[in-house]
Amino acid sequence: MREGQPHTIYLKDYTPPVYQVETLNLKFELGDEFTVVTSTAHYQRDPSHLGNTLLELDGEDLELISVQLDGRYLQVNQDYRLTPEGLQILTMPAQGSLEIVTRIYPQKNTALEGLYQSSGNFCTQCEAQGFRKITYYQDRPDVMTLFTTDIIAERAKYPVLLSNGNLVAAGELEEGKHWARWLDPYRKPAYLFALVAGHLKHVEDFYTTGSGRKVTLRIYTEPHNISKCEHAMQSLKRAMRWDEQRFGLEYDLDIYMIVAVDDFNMGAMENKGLNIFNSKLVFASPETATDQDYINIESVIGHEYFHNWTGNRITCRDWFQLSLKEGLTVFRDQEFTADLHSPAVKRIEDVRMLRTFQFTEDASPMAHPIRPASYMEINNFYTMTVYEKGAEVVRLYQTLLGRAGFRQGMDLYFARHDGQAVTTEDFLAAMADANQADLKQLQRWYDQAGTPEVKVTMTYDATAQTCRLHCVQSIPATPESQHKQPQLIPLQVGLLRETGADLALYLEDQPCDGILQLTQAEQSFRFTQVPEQPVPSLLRNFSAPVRLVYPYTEAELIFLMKHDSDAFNRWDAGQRLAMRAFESLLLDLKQGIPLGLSHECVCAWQVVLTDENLDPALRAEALSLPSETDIAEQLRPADPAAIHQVREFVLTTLAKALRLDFEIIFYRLQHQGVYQIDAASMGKRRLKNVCLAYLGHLDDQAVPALCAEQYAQANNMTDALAALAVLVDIDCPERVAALQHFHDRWQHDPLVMDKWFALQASSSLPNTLQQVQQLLEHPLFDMRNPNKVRALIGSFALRNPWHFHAADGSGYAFLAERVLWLNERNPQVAARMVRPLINWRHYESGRAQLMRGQLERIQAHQGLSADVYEIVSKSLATA
Ligand code: B3K
Ligand code: ZN
Repeated sequence: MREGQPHTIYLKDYTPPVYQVETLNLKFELGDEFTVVTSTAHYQRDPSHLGNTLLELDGEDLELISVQLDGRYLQVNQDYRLTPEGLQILTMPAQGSLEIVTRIYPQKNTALEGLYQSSGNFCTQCEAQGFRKITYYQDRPDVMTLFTTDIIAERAKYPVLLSNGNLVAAGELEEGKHWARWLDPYRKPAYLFALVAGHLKHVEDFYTTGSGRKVTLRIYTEPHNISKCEHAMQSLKRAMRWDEQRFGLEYDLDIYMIVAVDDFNMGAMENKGLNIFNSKLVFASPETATDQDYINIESVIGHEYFHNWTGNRITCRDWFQLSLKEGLTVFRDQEFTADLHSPAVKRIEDVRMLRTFQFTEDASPMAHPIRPASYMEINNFYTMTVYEKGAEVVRLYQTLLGRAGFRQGMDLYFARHDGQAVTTEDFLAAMADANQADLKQLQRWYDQAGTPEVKVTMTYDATAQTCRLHCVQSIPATPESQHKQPQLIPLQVGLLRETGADLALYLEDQPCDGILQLTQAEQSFRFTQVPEQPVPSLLRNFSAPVRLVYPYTEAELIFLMKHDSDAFNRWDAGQRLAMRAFESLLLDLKQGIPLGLSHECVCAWQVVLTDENLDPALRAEALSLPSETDIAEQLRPADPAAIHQVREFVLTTLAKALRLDFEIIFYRLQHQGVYQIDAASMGKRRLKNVCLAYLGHLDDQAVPALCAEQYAQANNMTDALAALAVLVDIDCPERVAALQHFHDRWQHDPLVMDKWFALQASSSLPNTLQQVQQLLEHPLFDMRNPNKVRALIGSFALRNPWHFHAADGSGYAFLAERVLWLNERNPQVAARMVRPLINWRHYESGRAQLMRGQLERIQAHQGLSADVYEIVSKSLATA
């Protein structure tokens, strides 16, 4: 934890480093109590900084033992100075070798940043600024060097010693110790450094690259999990092949290693040649992992692998450029999943997530552009905005330039910048230059926060046979700026005839591919040769991350649900229809009017549900209505109790009206034989379990029995968990029995137990908060393990809005308490957990005041970390 008030760092203050590092040799002597780190770096002053002799090194929580310059011991306050931020060498020559010895305490590191222990093994997490907790160094991504790492440890406890690159030497030492030397032939910034030491086993496979090089692939785990790595290994090979085929990118080292650890602040980390993964994103078996887990593993394995080019070979100049590597790499992993499975399903899922969480963030006091202009704590900027909106912005290039043009841009980007630390402007320039396109206006997507709103109206002229789309774009004010410039928005459209078929499009008599480029605040597009009044299909495939507003009638939405040739918009029409229904029901509820759902609405969902020509996964998506969080986000000020009530009303009404259809489909899809994880099988399971969830809304004795049966007979975790998820919302003996059975069966497996904690935290039964509080005391719960915190506390705060927003404020008080506990030990996780409170202004006044009260309580806490302080203070700042 830092001393004093955290300060703000600005992009505009960026200056290049005065010294570069030619080589860095690290030696780790790993011990039971502490670790001694000796770092020897050869520095070279940039010739343009002639007279500047100050070398500033970052360091945090380090015990300094000695500093030598070219073999001479330096004296404190004479040759060097210690500051709150690190260490300054006062008169550094133009070149020189600096040896620094420090002592660190990994066993006491509860922040899980720098070098720490998980299950008794050593591992590291250096991004963004964890390397400074290992040794004094220029911990910034624009300082890239060649790393050599020596690791010394007791052989019995730590038989496996790993770091980046290739193993070049190893040997035995006295007192049962051994050593290993790793050399990474690629220059890299410190955030990509990794070290692992422990009692680990590995599975091994090989991959031959397109150019014929054989690469060794290894996944390391604790011995008891070794059987669960096959899916991760196959995913890695698929990712390697895909990147060659789609982007012409090959792997560049002889070995690729992945290590699974249980205690990890996020999903995974792309350290060069030595990825470290949260075990949740490695281990899979049909009995323990859901379909979604399988897909997530494949996508994150892909994501970290793709970073080898987009992030590692070409890295960020500074942390403001984070989206340069993250947005681009998320885009790449999205395309990977889409190519391997169903593009439409993938698109729907990504957009659903973006709208639920990123749009909310973009409307929050923490709203920031994908390239922020300032931050206090960089770890707070690994956000949905930088990642997911960043990926949408990368997608804009592909939509505008086409796949081939996008590929040319990527090729030029690699040709120009391989081995460099660059900016988002460099990426934009490569895309523009490779296509001789003027993309300057895209820059605004990087600099302006807030979700653009695009309002469209249509006028049809029957005599002239023309159809005019009038588009008005506006971007809401956000903390960094009140007044926004129009952005370049590709708006993909179609016009549907009465038959449901697409009209051929002519813009002012020129054939048009359907992509309108919005560049101004207000703009009209006139389609000609339009023989009948069409229904517009707007923002097809979600061609830009905007809120699209169009005055659709209920009948038009139902028409689009049935006919739109764009699978995304067929789905979206259903979501809009549901949102419309929620809006009017909320109004009725307020006015005491009895609730009712139109017959047309019910039929529209029946048509989708029973459409045998439609992919089951898409039917399942269509039947998954906007969540309570989505409704709260769109219909402000939000009253979570009312939202819960009307959403439950709609689900129950559909369940009753379509009961027979749900049952028929459920039984027809129930028995699929051997468990398979291909897209078709997953889609069928998904639809079946959506049907079961609807049936769960019937007040019928038969339902718990049906769930209990599915739970008991399931040969896979997807079905078992889906049944249990329905049961946790019903107060019945089957619930108690199934939860107990699940506990007894899986208590040895922490990842599976996370599901058990998460399910109970998201229950709608009245005593859920009490349950959650009791589960904190459960012997298998551990507040120091981020997965457990996310499972129990995260699920309660994010997936259970009805209880989290209890009118008496009990949910808020509970969360605040947990945040303060975490603040002392793991500020990064604490800062994640506080987020559900920050949009307090979006709620009705009673809840808003209660949420604000808890934020004030946190703010008043002594010893608040910079991480939590930044979020809470920004949230409370006057709007
Ligand atoms: N680059 C890491 C995230 C690091 C987060 C640091 N707080 C994982 C990824 O995006 O691939
Ligand atoms: Zn990433």
